[in-house]
Formats: sequence, structure tokens, C-alpha cells
Amino acid sequence: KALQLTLAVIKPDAVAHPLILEALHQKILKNKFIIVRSKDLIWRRQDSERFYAEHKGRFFYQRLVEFMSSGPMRAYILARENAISQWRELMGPTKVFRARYIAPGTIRALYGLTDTRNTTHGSDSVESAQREIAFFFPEFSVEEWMEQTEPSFRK
Ligand code: YYY
Ligand code: MG
Repeated sequence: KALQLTLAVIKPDAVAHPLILEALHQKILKNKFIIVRSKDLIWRRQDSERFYAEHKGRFFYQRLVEFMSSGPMRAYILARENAISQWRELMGPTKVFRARYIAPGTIRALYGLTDTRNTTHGSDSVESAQREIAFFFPEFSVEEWMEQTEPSFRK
């Protein structure tokens, strides 16, 4: 089965709480993701603005970019079969109260504080995964990793 890569981020609201950070890390491992890379980092406001440029002009843009540059985050490159959709399924819907209503037990339902402080990020397509992996891990080559790693996972 083919491995797929996705970019997952634990946002500042969750990194601030060591037990939640640990619970999320364990959830990644329990769900059979391979942690390809991980790093802790803090965004400057301009990083935040650049990453979320697609949302510029939306009513939540200012509070979003402010929050995302408010403290440390942890970013992961995760590999798995269907990594993109699997990670998004674990996260649950964007809006925390919707998540609690229709997807209890998901990350955002369990740990999200508000629609902005919603605990995690996940890429939403192959194209955005490529872009977001390059954004967080500019030195990482998806092609090289696939070439070196994928054959050993073929069954
Ligand atoms: O991909 P996902 O994170 O689930 O949602 P997007 O629609 O791409 O929005 C990105 C980001 O924006 C979301 O995770 C929180 C923030 N946001 C917000 O603060 N308020 C909203 N009503 C909608 C989104
Ligand atoms: Mg999105």
C-alpha cells in the first residue's frame, strides 16, 4: 500500500499544556502514523500571514494570524496510507462546537477551546500537503524521501 505524507501541526493552545501535547503525540503513534520529521517552532506574525494567505479578508483572519504567532507550535511530517484524510478525521471539524456535536472524541472536540484555538492543523489535499511541508520543512525533499523509504513498505 502506498504511503502518503501530510503536515500536522499542534497549535499554541495545545502545546501550552504538556498533558495535551503528550496525549496528541500518543494519538499520532497509536494511529500508526510514521513520524518522518518533527520540530518545535514559533512563528513571526508574517509567517502566520503567509501560511494563511488564502484566508486573507475573512472575518477570522486577524485573530487567526495573531493566535498562530502567539507561542510555540509543534509541526510533524506524518506518513501513512491515506495520511491526509486519516489525520483530518482524527482532528474532526474545524469548528469546536460543531466537532463536539457531530464528532465527539475527535481532537478538536476533546481539546479545542474556540473556532480559532482549535488545537491542530492538517493539510487538506495532496497539493496543500506539498506546499505546507515545504513551508515548515524547507530542507525536506518529499521525492527523495519517497524514493528511499517507500520500497521498504511495499508488501
Ligand atoms: O483546515 P481547517 O483548519 O479545518 O479549517 P480552515 O477552514 O482551513 O480554516 C483555517 C483555520 O482558520 C482554522 O483551523 C481556524 C481558523 N478559523 C477561525 O478562526 N474561525 C472560523 N470561523 C474558521 C476558521
Ligand atoms: Mg484548512
